[in-house]
Amino acid sequence: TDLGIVAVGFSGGQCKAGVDAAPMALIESGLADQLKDDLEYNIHFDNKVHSYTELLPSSDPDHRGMKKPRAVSAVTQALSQQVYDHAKEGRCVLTLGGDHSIAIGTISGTAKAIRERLGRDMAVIWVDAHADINTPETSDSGNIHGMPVAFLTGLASDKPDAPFGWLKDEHRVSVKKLVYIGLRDVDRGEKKILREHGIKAFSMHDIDRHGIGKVMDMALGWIGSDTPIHLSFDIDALDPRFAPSTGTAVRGGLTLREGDFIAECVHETGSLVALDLVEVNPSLEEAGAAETVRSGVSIVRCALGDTLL
Ligand code: DIR
Ligand code: MN
Ligand code: MN
Ligand code: MN
Repeated sequence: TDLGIVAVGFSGGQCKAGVDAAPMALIESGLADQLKDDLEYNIHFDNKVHSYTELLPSSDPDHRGMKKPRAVSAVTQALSQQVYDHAKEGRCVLTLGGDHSIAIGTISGTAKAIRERLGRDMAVIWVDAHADINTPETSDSGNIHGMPVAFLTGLASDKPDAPFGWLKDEHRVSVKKLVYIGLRDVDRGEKKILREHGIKAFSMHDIDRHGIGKVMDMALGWIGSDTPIHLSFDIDALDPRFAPSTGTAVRGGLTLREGDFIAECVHETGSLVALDLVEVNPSLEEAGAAETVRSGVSIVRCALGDTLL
């Protein structure tokens, strides 16, 4: 199978430096080599970490309360094209972030390619402690990594000449084809959005109640078989015991096995078209950085077909 890899060293969707170093840390731990040698992927990777410095504006004042809107817009627009170029060739696309704002680029790129190639709308499984569905108006922080889902579903949009005006219908996914797993730190305005749009969400409470096996049956049942799936995995979905080095760690999260199980179940569908791994920040909780990277590698391996037996 063909696998495109895009390494994105971008941290402008939030305020903490260091998340841009994650792709290098993941690659240096042998991830790409393992995917080639153990899982026998035919890898398409330019062997560089993109930081898009040439695209970053010299001046980037707040827009509708968003911080660094032009930087995030420029990077995600370029990334969207890179992911699209892989996906339109029929490759599964692995993107290593970077903060979660980069999903504006990855998901828009796959959504467009899958529409053109298969004439299908894809589904998104968003595994995260957070819903990342603030609009610029509901966000308290102004950090765009808390907003990607709002822009990708069209709940938020910009005028054509404004930073995110490049996002068109062809890039978007329906709120009906979005499923969350692992939520436990959702802002008040986000809860209202989830409720009003009937968005399918499995919180840590649901996982405690039903177990991760039943939750995955329900999540994949909601999406339906034979629907292309983009899995966007924020490492902070895992409990800080397994992933301490991340920008907004929240206690009470998934065990590593639960995270791996989610990834394994998505792989088993045979419908995975793209995977993001984001928010690993090796410069935070440095004593746990190697552990966090190892957890990230494990999630990616499971999603791409590694099995226990
Ligand atoms: C918060 C935090 N909901 C915000 N979001 C985070 O800034 O909008 N996302 N940490 O990963
Ligand atoms: Mn996130
Ligand atoms: Mn998160
Ligand atoms: Mn938070």
